[in-house]
Amino acid sequence: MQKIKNIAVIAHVDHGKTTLVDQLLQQSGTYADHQEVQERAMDSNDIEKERGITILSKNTAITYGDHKINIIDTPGHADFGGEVERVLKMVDGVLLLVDAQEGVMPQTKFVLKKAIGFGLIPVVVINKIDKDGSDPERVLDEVFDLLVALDANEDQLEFPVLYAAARDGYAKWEMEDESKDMIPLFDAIIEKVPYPVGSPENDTQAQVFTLDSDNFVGRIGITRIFNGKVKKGDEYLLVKADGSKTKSRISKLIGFKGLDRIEISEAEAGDIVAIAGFSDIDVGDSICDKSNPVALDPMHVEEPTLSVIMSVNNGPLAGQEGKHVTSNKIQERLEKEMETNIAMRMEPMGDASFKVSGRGELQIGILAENMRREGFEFMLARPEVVTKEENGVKMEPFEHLVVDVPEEFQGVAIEKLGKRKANMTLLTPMPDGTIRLEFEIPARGLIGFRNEFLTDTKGEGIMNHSYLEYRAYTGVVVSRTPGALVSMDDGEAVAFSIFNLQSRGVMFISPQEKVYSGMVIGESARPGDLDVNPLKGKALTNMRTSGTDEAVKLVTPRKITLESAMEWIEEDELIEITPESVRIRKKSLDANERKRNARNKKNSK
Ligand SMILES: Nc1nc2c(ncn2[C@@H]2O[C@H](COP(=O)(O)OP(=O)(O)OP(=O)(O)O)[C@@H](O)[C@H]2O)c(=O)[nH]1
Ligand SMILES: [Mg+2]
Repeated sequence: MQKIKNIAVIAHVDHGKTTLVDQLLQQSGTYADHQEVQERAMDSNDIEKERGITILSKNTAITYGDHKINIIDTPGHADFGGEVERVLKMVDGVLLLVDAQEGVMPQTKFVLKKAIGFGLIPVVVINKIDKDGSDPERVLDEVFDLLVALDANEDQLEFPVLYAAARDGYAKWEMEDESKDMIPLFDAIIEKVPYPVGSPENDTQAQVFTLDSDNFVGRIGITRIFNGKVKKGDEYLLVKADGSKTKSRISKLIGFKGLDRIEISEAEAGDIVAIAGFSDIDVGDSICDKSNPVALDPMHVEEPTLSVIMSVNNGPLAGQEGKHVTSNKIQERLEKEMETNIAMRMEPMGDASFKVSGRGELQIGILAENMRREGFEFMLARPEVVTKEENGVKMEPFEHLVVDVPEEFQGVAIEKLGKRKANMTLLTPMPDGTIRLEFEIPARGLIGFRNEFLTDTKGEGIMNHSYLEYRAYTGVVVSRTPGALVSMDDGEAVAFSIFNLQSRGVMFISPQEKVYSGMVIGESARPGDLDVNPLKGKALTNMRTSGTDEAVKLVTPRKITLESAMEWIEEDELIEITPESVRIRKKSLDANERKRNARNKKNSK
């Protein structure tokens, strides 16, 4: 029987997980000499590469001595916490990375809490010790305190610790040791991570934790085998969470080796393999012996906390840029997404709109971004938190928030967060002179906060948050104060009028951009919306000559991105998303109707 170790690499966002996996791949000699190794090789999809973040967890396998090590790289961003949760069930150990300067951050807590809950003993890797301002000793104390706070047992409190610079390719047991290679970390994995339990002699039991697809064989389930064997060509029962069973033959069995996938004929308890042949295979399903099917516990993933209404684009520019624009197409696409993405939900709302729920704005934003790249066109409304009722009490999600600010901005950060119903739990002066403030805040209070925070701290503040728990609803939370500059006409924006409007606020559009009545073309400097005309104006030729462009000095417009728009918009606004554009508009395009609505709202208060 092969000696196997199964580990997941977990951490807060950007603490160096994918970079560490690069080095483990490289230094285990898994690559052939001629193979060119890309930086952050596991971040293989387009959006991951562009943004430098991991979105989907992915697995690889390396050989170290006589061991096979299956490694799952997980995403660190809080919105993808659901991915991490289900991966942890598949492994026997975790590498917990913590940035030697930043220390324990919100998502460090979230993932470690889950790992402790599964009874795993973390191998703690204090990473980026090369950084100026790194303070491994302090960070180690923080990790220890966190484990105590999480009620870790004695074995878990005796976690092994290594110091590393993943980017530079070394890990070591003591800070004083020579910085050489990853061998100490390989050894730690072999020594400290337990072998898989379960036996190849038992009846087969395996569970799917990720889905993949292949044009030739269809749906593929990436699966951890807990007991028995799986053989290509043999029949097994697929047992779903609801207990339903279907019998099928494994048409293809795929093993992992570095970044390659290889066809294999058999695999046994302890290993992680990809299985094809079950057309309706899903995350959480069990693959069992056909005569003695004993399903594994279905997977628990925490419920979505944020939802947004997605609807068919019905604006005046609808259908001009997108390929898929109908509600049928959108529904089909969303249904496909929900099959693989178990942390998300979708509910048709009638009238060509759908409620899409997930863990946060980024998760929903990435889905929307993928859709627009595939040629979809649609609208999104303002994200709303998912509330629920417990014993007759309305509950809402709370987040754990950490902000790091230069001392002079401490006051404004505390004041603004206070208005958003945040409760400060900790204030720590950091060695680099900044202040770390920790809060518990209703998730609602965070919607649209990032923008304001960056402005208030002149771009120097850093904020991080992750899901905490549901608590009693806290009442009204303030949102955006500045109003919108709203176009009152259809056509192409004129430089001269944009020039004149600049004093009213921050523009979102450039000359010649298509606009329509009811479209938001800028942020007003004052509260309250303002209807303006971006089409009016002298023709450019009337301006001073010799480089007309210079004569009309236009400030660069603020670029509207999908995510910045999700943060910015109010209840009565929508984001229009097409493969080419992201526009913000009023829900009601008619100025008179908007006035009426505003009046009614005021009266009803
Ligand atoms: N100085 C320094 N930088 C590092 C080190 N390891 C990684 N980085 C950098 O940290 C950044 C984030 O690295 P990633 O490996 O993408 O981090 P990650 O934890 O996988 O991030 P997510 O998957 O998005 O959560 C990159 O710019 C790396 O080059 C290190 O040891 N020292
Ligand atoms: Mg990563």
